[in-house]
Amino acid sequence: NILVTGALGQVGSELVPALQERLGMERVVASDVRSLPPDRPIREGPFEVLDCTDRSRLEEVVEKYNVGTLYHLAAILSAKAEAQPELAWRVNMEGLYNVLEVARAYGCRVFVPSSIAAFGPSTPKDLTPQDTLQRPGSLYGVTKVAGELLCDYYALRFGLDVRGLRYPGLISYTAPPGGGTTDYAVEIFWEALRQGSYTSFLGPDTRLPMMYMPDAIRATLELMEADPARLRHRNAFNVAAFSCTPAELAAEIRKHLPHFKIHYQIDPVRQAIADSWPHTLDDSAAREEWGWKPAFDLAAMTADMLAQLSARWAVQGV
Ligand code: VAH
Repeated sequence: NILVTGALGQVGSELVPALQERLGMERVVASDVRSLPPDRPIREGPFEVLDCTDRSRLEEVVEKYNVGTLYHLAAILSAKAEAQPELAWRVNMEGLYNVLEVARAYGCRVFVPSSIAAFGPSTPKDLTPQDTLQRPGSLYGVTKVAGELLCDYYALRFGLDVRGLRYPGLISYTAPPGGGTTDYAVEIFWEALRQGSYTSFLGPDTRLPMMYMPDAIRATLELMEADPARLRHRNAFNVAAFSCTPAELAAEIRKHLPHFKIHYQIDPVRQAIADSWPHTLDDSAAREEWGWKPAFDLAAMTADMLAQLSARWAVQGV
């Protein structure tokens, strides 16, 4: 069976239904440190309240459901980690250590996401290579690099089948953003439809690698289903879809909502984090080793996001 930690987060809210669709409702156990609010999309299937920093509780869930594969999504994201470093270290590092130790003890396979945040100001920003300098300036980035190294150590030292992706900024409409620096690219769609304007906390020319959530979910599943003999890398693969700036994203939205206006009120903390991240990624390793290929570019993502959000609101009448 499959256990997903951080299942109520931005990725988990879509990964759980995708796994349930593939493997059946009862084989996917969703878990989160928060209890399941009544209106969340994980309406059926097993759910457990689980704080990954509590190893005995993690072991209990892995045993109870005979877990064979663990998708470890529980983490404190970049902006929130700067505000709560102690919590971020505990969740992102002790939580990961517990997951790897329990996976080792119970013979589980593991997926652990990394991020473009694993790169820093001294990393080449254009077509950032798969193997390059990783000196991130954010605490979240430090935990992502440490996590990548810890996962590769477990693969090398103990033969643990642990794999990861360096997610770009992820854009989705199912769950609200969770404290990330790229969250402007999610909020902008909700505000564009609700009030026809959005005030961006990143400046107009901040170029970042982005990916539509359906591509990120497919990349995650395809990586976990890939033939391990072909993998020369494990933690973690660069995966790219498109890069854009807030100004370019606003212009794309205006193709659908001509009166949409974007304003800028820069948040120095998140601007400094974003400025330290790549502009574009070289994902040739993912393409060569497990056949990665994105499906959504900026135009396709924008059209689908607006269509999906409008449809949801038409139903819910927000
Ligand atoms: C964040 N969305 O902003 C996350 C991600 C690419 C950044 O790790 O923190």
